Amino acid sequence: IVGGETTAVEAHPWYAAVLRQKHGRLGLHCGGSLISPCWVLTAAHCIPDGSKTNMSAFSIILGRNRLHEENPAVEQQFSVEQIFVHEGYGKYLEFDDDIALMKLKAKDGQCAKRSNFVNTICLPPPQQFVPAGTLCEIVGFGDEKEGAAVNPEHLKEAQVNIFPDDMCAGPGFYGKRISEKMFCAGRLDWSRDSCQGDSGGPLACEVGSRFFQFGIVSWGDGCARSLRPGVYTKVSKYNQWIEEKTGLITSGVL
Ligand code: 4AZ
Repeated sequence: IVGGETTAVEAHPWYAAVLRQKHGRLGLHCGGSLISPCWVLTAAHCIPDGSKTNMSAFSIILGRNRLHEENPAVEQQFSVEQIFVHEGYGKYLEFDDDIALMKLKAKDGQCAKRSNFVNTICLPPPQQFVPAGTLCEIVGFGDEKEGAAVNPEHLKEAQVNIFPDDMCAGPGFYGKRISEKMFCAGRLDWSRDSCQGDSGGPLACEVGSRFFQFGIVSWGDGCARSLRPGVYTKVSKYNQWIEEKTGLITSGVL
C-alpha cells in the first residue's frame, strides 16, 4: 500500500495473508479475503500455473498484524486443500477474470473461527456496484512505493475513490485494457494506491455500517503513478461463479 497508514487487522478481520513457499522460504505472496469460514477470495494471477499449482506451497494466515511476527494467541493459520482459478482468466484480455478461490483445510472439523481478529466480509449482491466517487478501503502488506525492496512490517490501509468507468477506460488512462469486469480506484493526487504484494486483497466499501467487498486488487501500471490508478476485479460480476464453486449464496441486499 502506497500512502495511507498503519492499521490493525481488527479493523479488517477478513484480511488474509497468502504466503507461499519459494526457494525453501515462506514469504508474503498476495492478499486475500475471508468470505466464509473455509473460503478465501484472491486474484487468479496469485496462483502460478493456474489449476496445476502446487497447493502445498501456500499457507493462509488470518488475524495477523505484523508480517514477520507470529502471534498464536490471535492468528489462525491454514493450508489449502482446493483452488479454483477462473476459467476465463487472461483468455481474451490480460488480467480479465482475475479471480480465484482457495479452500482452507479444516482442523478438527473447523476452518476459521470468528474472533475480534478474524471474521468474514460480505459479498455484494449480483451486479450491484457503488457510485463513482465512493471512498473505499484497501489493505495489505504490499510495497509502500513502486519497486520497494522490503515489505512494511505492519499491516497498512488506504482510502481510495472509485473512478468513473469512462474515465478509467478513457484516453490518457487505460483505454482498451479495461473490461466491463474491471474498475479503477485511486486518488486524484495519486498519493495512495495498492502495489506489489497487495494483489488478491480486498477493496471494501462501507454501505449501511457493513463492509462489502466490491473489488480484488488486480493490476496497474506501477504504483501511485499519475493517470495510472489501481485496477480491481469487479466482484459483483462473479456471484454466480462463486456460488458454482463454493455453494455460497450472495443474493442479499446492501
Ligand atoms: C502488482 O504488481 C501490482 N497499483 C498490484 C497492484 C497495482 C500494481 C501492481 C496497482 O502486484
